[in-house]
Amino acid sequence: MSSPESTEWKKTACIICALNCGLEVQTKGPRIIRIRADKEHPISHGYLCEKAQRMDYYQNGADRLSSPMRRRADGSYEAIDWDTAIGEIAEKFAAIKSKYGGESILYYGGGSQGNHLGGTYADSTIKALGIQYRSNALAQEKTGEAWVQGKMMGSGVHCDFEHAEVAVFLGKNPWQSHGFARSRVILRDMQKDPNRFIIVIDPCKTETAEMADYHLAVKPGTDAWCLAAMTAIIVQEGLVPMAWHEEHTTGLNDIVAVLRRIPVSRYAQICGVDEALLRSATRCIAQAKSVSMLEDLGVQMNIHSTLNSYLNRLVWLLTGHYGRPGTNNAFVPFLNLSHSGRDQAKKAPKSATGVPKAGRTSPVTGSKIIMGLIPCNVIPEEILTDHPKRLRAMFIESSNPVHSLADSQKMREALRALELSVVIDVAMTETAQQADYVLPASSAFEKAEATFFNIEVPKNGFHLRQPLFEQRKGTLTEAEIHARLVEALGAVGPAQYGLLRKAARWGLLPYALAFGWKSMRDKRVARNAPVVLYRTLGPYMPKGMEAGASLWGICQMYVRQQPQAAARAGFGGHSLLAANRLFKAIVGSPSGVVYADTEYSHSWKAVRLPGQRINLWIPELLPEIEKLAQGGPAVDAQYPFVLSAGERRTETSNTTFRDSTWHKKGPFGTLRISPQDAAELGCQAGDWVRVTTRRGSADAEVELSEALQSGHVSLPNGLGLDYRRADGVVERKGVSLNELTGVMERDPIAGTPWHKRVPARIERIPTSAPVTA
Ligand SMILES: Nc1nc2c(c(=O)[nH]1)N[C@H]1C(S)=C(S)[C@@H](COP(=O)(O)OP(=O)(O)OC[C@H]3O[C@@H](n4cnc5c(=O)[nH]c(N)nc54)[C@H](O)[C@@H]3O)O[C@H]1N2
Ligand SMILES: Nc1nc2c(c(=O)[nH]1)N[C@H]1C(S)=C(S)[C@@H](COP(=O)(O)OP(=O)(O)OC[C@H]3O[C@@H](n4cnc5c(=O)[nH]c(N)nc54)[C@H](O)[C@@H]3O)O[C@H]1N2
Ligand code: SF4
Ligand SMILES: [Mo]
Repeated sequence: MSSPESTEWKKTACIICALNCGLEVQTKGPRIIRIRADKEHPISHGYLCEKAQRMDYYQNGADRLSSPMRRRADGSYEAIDWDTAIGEIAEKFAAIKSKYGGESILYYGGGSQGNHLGGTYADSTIKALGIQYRSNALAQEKTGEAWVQGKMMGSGVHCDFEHAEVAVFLGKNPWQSHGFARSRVILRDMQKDPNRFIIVIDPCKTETAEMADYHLAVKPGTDAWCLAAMTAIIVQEGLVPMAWHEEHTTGLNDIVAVLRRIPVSRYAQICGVDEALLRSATRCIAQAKSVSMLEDLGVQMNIHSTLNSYLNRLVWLLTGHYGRPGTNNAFVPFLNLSHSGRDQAKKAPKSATGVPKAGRTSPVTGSKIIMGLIPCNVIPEEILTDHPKRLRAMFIESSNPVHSLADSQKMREALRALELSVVIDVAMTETAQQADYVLPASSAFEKAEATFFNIEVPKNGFHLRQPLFEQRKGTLTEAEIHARLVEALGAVGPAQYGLLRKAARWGLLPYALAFGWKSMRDKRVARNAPVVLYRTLGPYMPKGMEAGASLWGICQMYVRQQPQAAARAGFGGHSLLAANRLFKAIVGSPSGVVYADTEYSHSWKAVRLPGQRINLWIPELLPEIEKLAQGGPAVDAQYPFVLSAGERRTETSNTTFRDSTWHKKGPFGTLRISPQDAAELGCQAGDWVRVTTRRGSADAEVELSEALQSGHVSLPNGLGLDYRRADGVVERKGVSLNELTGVMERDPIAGTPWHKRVPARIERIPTSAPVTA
């Protein structure tokens, strides 16, 4: 807890990207004043990047909330007290539920890059309101990949670059965006080693591409041709290890028949990569002892998104790279965030959070539900319609969809068309500014917090962070907010708590027995398990750690689902006792705990398809493969540039830092363009241009970059926020990208947006006045 001046180093974690590196910090009053890496963190092992130093900009942002807010008819907000807020929200949701059913309410979000604990409590609210549909940012990036992964393996995989001979990055720039533990250290190690190779598939000469042995600089949006050519080279040059396939896969003959027909030279030409380079990079993959491959937004937010995820997997699976040190491997999740594999898995994975099973498609557009999520891009269409099954209300937690989803204008319209919208956030965000009610959460440093992005192999860690500060006055933790809501809804209350509270006083074993007994007799206990845990076990947790109570239930589930991985990590024996020990270890370890330790052979046990064989054949994608023969992506003469709307750079942090002054050195929010294109437009570095897309216009400062191909421009993600400074002035720095993007430009299967390939027009302008249309 905070004291006025503290020279003590307190442990916490960075919340800027999914790695959540362990930190040690010193605080002074309400501020974080010094930050260094935590060497004891079981995953980051003392690694940090520069962004962690700016954590105080999150903690002490000027637009943080300190009271519940209610929207007035004129669009302004008034502060109200918590009892009023909870009472009114519960009453209004209950009315919507009884009028249209819980399926008319969408739950969106549940955690951003490093605050996922609150989302576990939302489970109780979701059940109490009978909510059937959920979505979050994963449904605008990872659902295509998850769908493919479900069809091919039924489980999630992660790369093992530390041990890989060859690393392949597809539409991914780990130097900036990270994505695996200690990214820069591992990249440097690989670069230095003459026997290891880095292959980058990216139109830009990124920092990672600069380090690569092979840079396949595809033309923007042509990865499908590049990957199809690589898979064809593997098949046509006889680089398929047949014995491996006989043992491990199905569908080889079907896919080989398709790939045999692919004209490699023509596809190399379409993607703009020299055929000889493409062939030698492909041979490098086929001949290596181990290859790990990581794809990300460059292909996932692009045309052929789902197809690219499939072709990427074919590259490493056709060449037999799976289930060994240095290849991609199945990781052991602590809490399963993904519902992938529902289609083909022998046993459909149970939702660890127990979220009610939604229909397989969204109510209005009939879009596929993948990972239990409706595609982000269809949300406005699910609201702005007179369809009787349309969504009528939204519950938004720890997310900023007005800013982060395609077509901000439409998202604002959709929110205002709802009968009720409620936002839980720490700041008065762009989304909060459209909501009927805004509930202020205590920050990630004022409560127990954790990430469920636990994807490392073979050892996997979980880090329950302790609070650095008291809760800001007027704020509540998500656990407390959800508990108050479900109690106000009458879903649970003292009748469920009494006995369990008594048992908790006696220790975890009596508590576990009482919980089992009580939940068999009273359905409300199991149904509201997270809130019941918070109300009964929470009070016996160390001060400030109450919100960690739901982890007790997650430990119980985890140990039952993964007894071997848990036992190897030291949590073996009777599952109930082992789970209790794991829970105690988690609560008592400020740097985090290794909860899973697996052998690489676990990757095969994790394949949840018949015979634990990987399936190589996805017939649904055949028409897309065949369409490639028609030639490269069309160019619209009116919008001759390809805009990549959302590049990760040193100045980006999603929207965790809302105050742009966090970024101290170098350009901020510039449009990167090749010197040649800039010269043709008559501009120089520092000039301003207007970028116009089919959806809108925005102004940006020009930065000349040799990294970009002619015809390709890029803008950074997460900027252009409307930040209210301490002096009350609302400032917007950088481009609010989704004023420029549309909801219809999306993948035909997963509905993921094509943000990396937005057709655009660029004109030089004399002023720097920002416009949005
Ligand atoms: N600094 C920083 N780090 C972050 C974040 C942040 O905001 N700031 N955000 C985090 C989040 S939420 C995520 S999802 C990850 C995303 O991490 P990345 O996916 O690595 O990030 P991006 O820079 O959006 O896109 C990656 C690459 O795609 C390339 N690209 C553009 N068009 C194409 C194309 O047509 N084909 C190919 N092959 N590549 C193309 C770009 O040149 C870029 O290098 O980063 C995380 N890390
Ligand atoms: N055009 C374009 N759009 C993009 C992208 C792109 O590249 N291009 N990238 C996309 C990607 S990959 C992602 S992941 C999304 C991210 O977009 P979002 O999912 O909207 O997430 P964040 O920007 O991380 O914002 C998280 C919110 O959580 C709030 N918050 C922080 N701490 C707490 C807390 O303790 N409790 C609560 N309740 N709230 C808290 C923050 O104030 C913030 O409003 O953006 C996407 N949007
Ligand atoms: S931004 Fe990511 S890599 Fe950098 S310190 Fe934070 S969590 Fe670690
Ligand atoms: Mo993301």
